[in-house]
Amino acid sequence: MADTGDELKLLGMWASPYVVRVQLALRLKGVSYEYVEEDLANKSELFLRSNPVHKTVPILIHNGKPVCESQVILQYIDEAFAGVGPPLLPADPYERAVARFWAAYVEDKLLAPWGKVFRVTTDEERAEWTRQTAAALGPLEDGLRECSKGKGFFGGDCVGYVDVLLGSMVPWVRATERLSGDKLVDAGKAPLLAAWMDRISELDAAKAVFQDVDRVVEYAGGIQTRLSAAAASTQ
Ligand SMILES: N[C@@H](CCC(=O)N[C@@H](CS)C(=O)NCC(=O)O)C(=O)O
Repeated sequence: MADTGDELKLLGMWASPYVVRVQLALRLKGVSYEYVEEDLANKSELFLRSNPVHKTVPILIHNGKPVCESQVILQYIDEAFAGVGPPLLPADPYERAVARFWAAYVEDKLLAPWGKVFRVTTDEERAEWTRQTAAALGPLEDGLRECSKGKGFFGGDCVGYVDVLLGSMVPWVRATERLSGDKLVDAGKAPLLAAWMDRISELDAAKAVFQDVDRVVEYAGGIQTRLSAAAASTQ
């Protein structure tokens, strides 16, 4: 990891895929940073001062200046450390636009319904949001085919912006599959995405920052159990 001479601190929470995005980007760039684990139930003074608007992690503090929102942070890292490690976004304006298009798709069409899987209280609701999440994978499979041009990643030969955004979800995909007993990313229906998930998991940077799937299963299962119990007690 390159010591850039800058003071770089990342406030995070271990289970957050948004935090893993930033960790993955910094690892891929080879930029060293200090990681600080936050307790979301008892946010530190530095946390609240640094992100008073959203009060969420990740927060990257670069030489004392906070940068918030994971996508903003990724783009900041790409620009602030442009000379360090490989770029995340392509140089060509059209290819950048395409990468940003799929980034927005991942956020709006995939992560929005998937987030609901962990916020609803009944098996029926969970199945419905899981179905909507799975339905968003078809166009994404086509997007991977278009962006990768026959290479391994959305970024082509290299791991790019969309790879980082989506890659950070892989431990949660595996955990969701284990909890539900169903394949979310089915190699029969989305062969490119299924192979891409294995490929990105094999990167040294991913191995260094991806959460342990057993730990995510325990954490996510706990959320679902608590929500279901709370709903049952109010009936
Ligand atoms: N849009 C934000 C989402 C970040 C987010 O939702 N972070 C969650 C953890 S996964 C959080 O900090 N929640 C605050 C809380 O639970 O109080 C981003 O991309 O950074």
